[in-house]
Amino acid sequence: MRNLRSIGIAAGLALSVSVPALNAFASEPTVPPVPATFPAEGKIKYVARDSILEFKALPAYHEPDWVTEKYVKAGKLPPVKDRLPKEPLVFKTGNMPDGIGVYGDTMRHVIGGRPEGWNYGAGQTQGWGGIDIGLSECLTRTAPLFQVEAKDTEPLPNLAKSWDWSADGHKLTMHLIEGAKWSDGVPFNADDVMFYWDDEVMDPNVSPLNGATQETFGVGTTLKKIDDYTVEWTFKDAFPKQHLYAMAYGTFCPGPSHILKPQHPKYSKNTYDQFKNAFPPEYMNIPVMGAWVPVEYRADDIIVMRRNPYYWKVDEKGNQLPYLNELHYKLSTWADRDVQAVAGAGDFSNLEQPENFVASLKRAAEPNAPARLAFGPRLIGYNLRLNFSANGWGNPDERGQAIRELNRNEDFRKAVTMALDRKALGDSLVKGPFTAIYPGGLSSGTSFYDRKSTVYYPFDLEGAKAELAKAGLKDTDGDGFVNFPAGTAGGKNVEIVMLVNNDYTTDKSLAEGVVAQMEKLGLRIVLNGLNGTQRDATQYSGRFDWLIRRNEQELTSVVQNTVQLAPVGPKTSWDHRAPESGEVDLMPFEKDLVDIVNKFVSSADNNQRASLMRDFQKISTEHVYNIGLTEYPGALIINKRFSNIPQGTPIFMFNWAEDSIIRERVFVAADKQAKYELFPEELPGKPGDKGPM
Ligand code: BQZ
Ligand code: CA
Repeated sequence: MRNLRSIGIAAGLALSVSVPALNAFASEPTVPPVPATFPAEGKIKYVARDSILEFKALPAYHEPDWVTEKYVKAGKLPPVKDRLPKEPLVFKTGNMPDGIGVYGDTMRHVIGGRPEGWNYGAGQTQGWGGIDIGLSECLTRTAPLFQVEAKDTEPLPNLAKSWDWSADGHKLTMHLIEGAKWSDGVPFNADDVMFYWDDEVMDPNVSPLNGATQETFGVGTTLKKIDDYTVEWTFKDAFPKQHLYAMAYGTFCPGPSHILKPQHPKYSKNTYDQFKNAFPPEYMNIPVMGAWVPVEYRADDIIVMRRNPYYWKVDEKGNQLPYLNELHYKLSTWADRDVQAVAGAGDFSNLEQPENFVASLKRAAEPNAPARLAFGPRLIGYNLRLNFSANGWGNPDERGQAIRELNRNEDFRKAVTMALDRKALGDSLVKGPFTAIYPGGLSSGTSFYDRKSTVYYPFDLEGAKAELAKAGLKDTDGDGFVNFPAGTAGGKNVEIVMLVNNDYTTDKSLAEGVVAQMEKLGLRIVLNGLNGTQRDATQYSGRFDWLIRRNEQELTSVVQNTVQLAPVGPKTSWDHRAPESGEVDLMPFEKDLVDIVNKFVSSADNNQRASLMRDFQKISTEHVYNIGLTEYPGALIINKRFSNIPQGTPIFMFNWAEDSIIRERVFVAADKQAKYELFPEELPGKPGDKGPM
């Protein structure tokens, strides 16, 4: 804050020159400066897509000895070969950096979120930080694709082991893995897929976590069960291959319908709220398809997971995965995750808050440092997003409605973007080559980025003031803040409430920077800081004027969460959705963006897709669709005792590193194993039991 204030004073002095003279130098739009290079150690080793995994039967299967001794021989579990599908998912040794692993040990995560409950399909978060990623297996998988060249990338098979397109491209027949079981031994099949689709995605009263809606898979798309292991998609467009990405983590991860359905209002007397809250954090042993099952929850302390004895993946020697017996999720803060990882008290972190870069780099550089730290591409970015709905989303009052009308005014948006000193914002997080000027739009780290198609309105406070005046705002009472025109919101000072995620130091730092810089422009910003869960709920219900949000996959990979690039449906955009009854009131340039995204989704031609994204970038940055603040690289911090961590894994691209490192095949060599297990030689109990078996 101090250095921002000093900049403020300097700018104040400059203001003594008469304003009209300065207007003559109002800047012209240009392209963003070439970002500085930074010490990115991690070089990705690219591989062919089909070198990662396959589905096949193996001659013999194995499990940890203690599972055989304590559970199979005691008649508590069937033999491992009867717990596996006919053709399990087999990870190929050639793609495993350190080859076949051994059983044992734990991965100790630290997370900044808190679990609301286990009902992911009804929109409950488990606290993020890899916990839902580990629990939820989805039809396809994309995170490991960071190691596959963009041209021959297609989602990996997962619960859907293969798929065929009809000749006309409007039907997709998906074949599910056969004989896989939930962690409580109940078969997984098409009924689980159909419950998620019919009673969670398509039910307007249910909003699955990570925002899957009917539009996610294309407007008018239908899905039906053919038999226990076959489902059939029908699309309006021909060959919309893009939707295979939306069938990966976040948006198509079916839950255990045998446990969920009885609680759903369609099949019980429950309200939708009772359904959503039917599995509170205290409910242990929720059946999962993931590699580990929650067996212990201590509020504000820790969640412990134990290996799933029915996990349906193996290595090429037939060893049932995962190798690691236990996962911890210590319930702390995101900043503490970095500290614990570099100190060796935790095992994993996505270093994504620049405030921790210097201290983390220093600790990781020490000779006896317990953790490796490697930067990846510049894929962490922040945008200031404005609520564009002027037809009732979030039920604004008169002041709020007036702000939304301003947000829809391009002169106003240009004033805001030109008043941002992005260099100062980046430096306020961390000095050095890491942060880059980011005008908004696609991340510079994605393969679809084209700098020449990116319109950047450079920092120009005087030019910004001129734009603000063009938007009809003047400081009519001389207190330094512009007022609404007389007759609007009482002609009072424009006061904008900005929604911020309090769980991150970086979000708060950027928010304070924006408040200080908007003050110089003459705009009064008031912060509404909430924790991640409350921030998400407030945002998705449209109750905000402005919002600072870290970028998600649509801007860092483009092919993941693609529908979030523009308001293609009533509930797909981060900051522009339809009111309860009605349409999204798209502005003309937004209509262009929607058309481009729809064309992109149904195009299989890589050149056309690249060209469409150049058009998207040009239109969205020229019209200031979202207002970039800064972007920088993230670094993966992993304790050195772990093997099978792919070199150069980015902390975020198609998904977070918790998914990309493929934790189920990560192991600790026997001579490096630590005694961190809290429930050694124990297995998950029955659904709802108080703890392990
Ligand atoms: C990574 C991630 C794994 C969500 C969340 C959190 C939520 C958002 C976002 C990140 C956390 C970590 O991000 O910051 O490094 O471990 O969990 O899911 O920010 O508030 O809603 O989109 O992924
Ligand atoms: Ca005023």
